Amino acid sequence: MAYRDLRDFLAKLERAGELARISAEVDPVLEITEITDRVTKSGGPALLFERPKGSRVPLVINLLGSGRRMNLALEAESLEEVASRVQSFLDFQSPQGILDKIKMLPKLAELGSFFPKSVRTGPCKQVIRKEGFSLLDFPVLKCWPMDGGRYITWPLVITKNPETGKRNVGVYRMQVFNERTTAMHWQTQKHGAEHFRSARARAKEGKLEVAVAIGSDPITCLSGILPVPPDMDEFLFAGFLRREPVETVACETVDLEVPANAEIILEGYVDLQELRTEGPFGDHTGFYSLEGQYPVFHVTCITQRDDPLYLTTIVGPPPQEDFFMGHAVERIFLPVMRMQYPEIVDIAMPAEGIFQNLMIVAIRKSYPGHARKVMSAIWSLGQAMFTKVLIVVDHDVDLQDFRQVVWKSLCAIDPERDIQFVLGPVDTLDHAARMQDFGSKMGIDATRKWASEGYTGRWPDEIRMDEATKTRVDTLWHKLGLPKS
Ligand SMILES: Cc1cc2nc3c(=O)[nH]c(=O)nc-3n(C[C@H](O)[C@H](O)[C@H](O)COP(=O)(O)O)c2cc1C
Ligand SMILES: [Mn+2]
Repeated sequence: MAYRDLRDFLAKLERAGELARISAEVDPVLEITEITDRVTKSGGPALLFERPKGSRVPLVINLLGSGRRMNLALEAESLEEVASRVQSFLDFQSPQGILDKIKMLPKLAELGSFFPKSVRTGPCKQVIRKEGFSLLDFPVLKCWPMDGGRYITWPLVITKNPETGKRNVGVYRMQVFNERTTAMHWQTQKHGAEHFRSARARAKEGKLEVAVAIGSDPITCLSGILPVPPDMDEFLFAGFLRREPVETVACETVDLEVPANAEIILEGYVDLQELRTEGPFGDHTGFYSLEGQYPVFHVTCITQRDDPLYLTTIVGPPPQEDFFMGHAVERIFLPVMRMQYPEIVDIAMPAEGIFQNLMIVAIRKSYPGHARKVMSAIWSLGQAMFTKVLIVVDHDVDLQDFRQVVWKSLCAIDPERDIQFVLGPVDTLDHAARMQDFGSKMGIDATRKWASEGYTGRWPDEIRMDEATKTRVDTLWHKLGLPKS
């Protein structure tokens, strides 16, 4: 059974010893960040701050900040288990014969049952306030000392594509300007920004309706960061992952639907004409992202539970909670990547590479230039297009062992020959790029070089002891007076 909502999951975490309640008064200005940073970096539990200073609303943070809690959220033993469920779905997508087609029917029926389901009402409607509300009632964090203000860091921002009417859900931070307005930090390549541009193209003046959900069951919360293609509803994917549809209710003041089980809903709009300075913000790069011009979100109505919980997260010097989220997404989407590019054996994005800076890909190389073809492929894939440094290695490098990756890939390159630079879109947060959103990327072909690629030497064998010697030494070992090997 999927978790009903955020509090149902918190109860599960508490039973599993994965939740700490903090009854001391703590300030959402900086103090909660410092506490959470220490707890996440030492592998600690999710935190429920019962008395955030200046607010009557309790605050939840570090919800998914460990591998164990991520598995609990996904109700799986491992991320591999979730990935293989995705894999089996993809297998059914391309039936080989009539028998497979018949076998596929129950799977398709199952998929149908994951579509978001409209319901008449839900807990997020317990209190409806169209007047007299204030965002300042919530314990919104000021995360880092030089931040431009307080930021809602885990909002599920819901918009509709003005052309197709299709829903999008994205997590885009929102800097609180005052009681009723925030910034809307959707970066230029993101789907929310695309909806904004498309609305402007139709009518320069006007509004784009926006609804924001804060706090829901863990998979629905996670779905806002999934890199699914444009016009694919993140809530459908959430339904697949939780094996139960996301139930939605209609908003009060805008034509959008939101998760019925949410803690807090903000309804409103962005004005298509209006931009305002947003930032700086201590970001997931470990540096402050600079001020920029972003749309402004005007809140027209708040609906919430009687006793809402405020869910948030922090980003900053890695690793933070977002590493565990991004890592889960990486593992869950690997089968999708491999469906398009079967030569890909594995990928890895170490925490210090902050996702956009470093990706390592292992391939089964089968023709000259294959590594470079894979680079082009990765740079063309959704948000993987941002990858600043991309290392391609042979299938026999264990990507989950970074020492091995560094050792073998550095041995495999003649830098001038094996490194290529390309120009293209880069992450908005890349402060080193020559200009915002545009810059260069580097691909390193660290595969063995073939004669058909112009390599004239003889590629050496890797050193490995023979099995017979290993076995002999195993039987000898106890006589050597050495500790167990
Ligand atoms: C904690 C957290 C904060 C994020 N903040 C932003 C943000 O402010 N702006 C942004 O464009 N993406 C942000 N992201 C990344 C997006 O949520 C992610 O790229 C998502 O796939 C975007 O959805 P979309 O593809 O529907 O646009 C954040 C991710 C996390 C985990
Ligand atoms: Mn999307």
